[in-house]
Amino acid sequence: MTKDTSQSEPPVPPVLHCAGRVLSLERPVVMGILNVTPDSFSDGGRYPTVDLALARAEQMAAEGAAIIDIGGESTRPGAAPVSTEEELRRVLPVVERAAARLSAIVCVDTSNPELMRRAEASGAAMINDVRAARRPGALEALADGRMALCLMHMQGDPASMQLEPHYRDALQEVGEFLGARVRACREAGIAAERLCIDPGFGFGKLLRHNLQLLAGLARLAQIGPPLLVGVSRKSLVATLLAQAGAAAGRAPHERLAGSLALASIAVLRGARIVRAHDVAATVDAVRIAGLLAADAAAPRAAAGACADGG
Ligand code: 7PM
Repeated sequence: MTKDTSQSEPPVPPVLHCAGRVLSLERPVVMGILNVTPDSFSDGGRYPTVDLALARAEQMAAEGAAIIDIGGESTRPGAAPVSTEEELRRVLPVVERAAARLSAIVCVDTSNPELMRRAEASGAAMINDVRAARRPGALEALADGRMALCLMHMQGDPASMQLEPHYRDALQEVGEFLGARVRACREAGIAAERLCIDPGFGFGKLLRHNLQLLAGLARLAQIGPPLLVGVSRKSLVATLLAQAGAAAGRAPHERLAGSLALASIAVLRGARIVRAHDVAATVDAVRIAGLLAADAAAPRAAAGACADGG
């Protein structure tokens, strides 16, 4: 999967080109989640107005989010699709004002080519597409612009993905899919420096598949583009805690500590962008994990950073 040098891309430097800006990923960064859907599982109905959504975006930026991910289409298992008109109406006013006010990268969580084009015109610098630019017209919309793009793996579609996930070898198949989508983007004319990849924890995956992907993250990082990981408040966290003997089931808002543990492990295994609801806490966790990950790669550099003996 990763050693076939005749087909794979040369390693790209840890940066992301976002519509004329260069985001350094030398140290891992946090992407804060801003849902502008009425039905999101953990923020449901909390940001009904543009003003409230903008206030939350500002707060996440102040807490250290390098990227704000704004989504108007729920990708929760079993969610109903939303019309283009409704998705544009939810997302664009927030994107416009966030891009004008914040220095953080404004990212739009969408698979819709029309929203991709309109988002860039409104100031967005990145697209997060859980369908990895597979909708007709998506590659063209992205190739016509300069935004960064996150390519995520999902088996099936949100309506049915958790019904019967099946893999021969999850790590192999996710790696092959992401490599193929990177090639499709490159062939469409999207520069390698604009891409990042994401195994899509929980998207058509059972616990054992999620664990295989977490264990093999370093191999996915070798595909080339920087690795983005989203585990924040996911059921994976609650399932692992239950397996590890936690007495009570954890509701989404009770999954922070578990989410930070998984985010830290992901960074130690090469993740460069961590998508999270709880920005301040996640920034601290990935700072430490990032320092130790750099330490593992170049021991002397990180030792210098600890010269005060702490
Ligand atoms: C219900 C279930 C609601 C799951 C929301 C979710 C990712 C993502 C999401 C991810 C990237 C959530 C997910 N997860 N985009 N969008 N990677 N790139 O927990 O893991 O936020 S939606």
